Amino acid sequence: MTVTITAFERSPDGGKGLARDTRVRWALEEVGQPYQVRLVSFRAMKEPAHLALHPFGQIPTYEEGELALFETGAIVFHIAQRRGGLLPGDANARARAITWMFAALNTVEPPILELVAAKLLEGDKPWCAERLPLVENRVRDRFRPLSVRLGDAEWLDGAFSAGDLMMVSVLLRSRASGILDEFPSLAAYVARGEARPAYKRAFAAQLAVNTGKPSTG
Ligand SMILES: N[C@@H](CCC(=O)N[C@@H](CS)C(=O)NCC(=O)O)C(=O)O
Repeated sequence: MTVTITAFERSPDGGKGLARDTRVRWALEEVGQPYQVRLVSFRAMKEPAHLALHPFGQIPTYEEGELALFETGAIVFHIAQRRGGLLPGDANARARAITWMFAALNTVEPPILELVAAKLLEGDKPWCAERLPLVENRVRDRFRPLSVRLGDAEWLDGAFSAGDLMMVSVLLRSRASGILDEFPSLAAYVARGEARPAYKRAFAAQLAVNTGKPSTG
């Protein structure tokens, strides 16, 4: 059955791979599922046809036959459940991998998003300089225990899983802040994720959209 996802017609990051279609593309590449992409403009995202797929008028969405999904957590989980390669067979290991997906989205991503918003949307406010260090420290408060838990391991819990895919995707959003590099083990963990052939293909595909050059990945 054909899988179709949506992505920005033109991503605000210009192809740095930070738009959330990249994590869905990555999951699809990891499991070897071919997919199509429907590009949407900011205006189209707020129109009824797209709102029927995504109530908040965002990307990405996922369509497969009669099934339509939104929210990258739900989409990646669906892909991982349907096809092998992203979740372990052992029931407990599977539950732990899913736990890491939730941890990435519910515990680690929120302070990173707050930091991005503080810089991009509130950078010109008179109180920004005072607030920014507080927001940055909230990111560090998540990275510190995460790096302790990761230790010297390659991935968070045994073999690479959807939990790592989501955590690496989330951590990538913090790289521009410089905070990721304060935690060398996390920076190396992210680099291992980026080195995966499936990630490279996903990155190249979204870059091709944003640069107009065909993907060679
Ligand atoms: N929690 C959602 C967030 C989706 C989201 O914020 N998408 C962004 C692109 S990365 C978007 O569509 N932004 C445009 C907007 O909100 O109008 C998910 O993980 O799918």
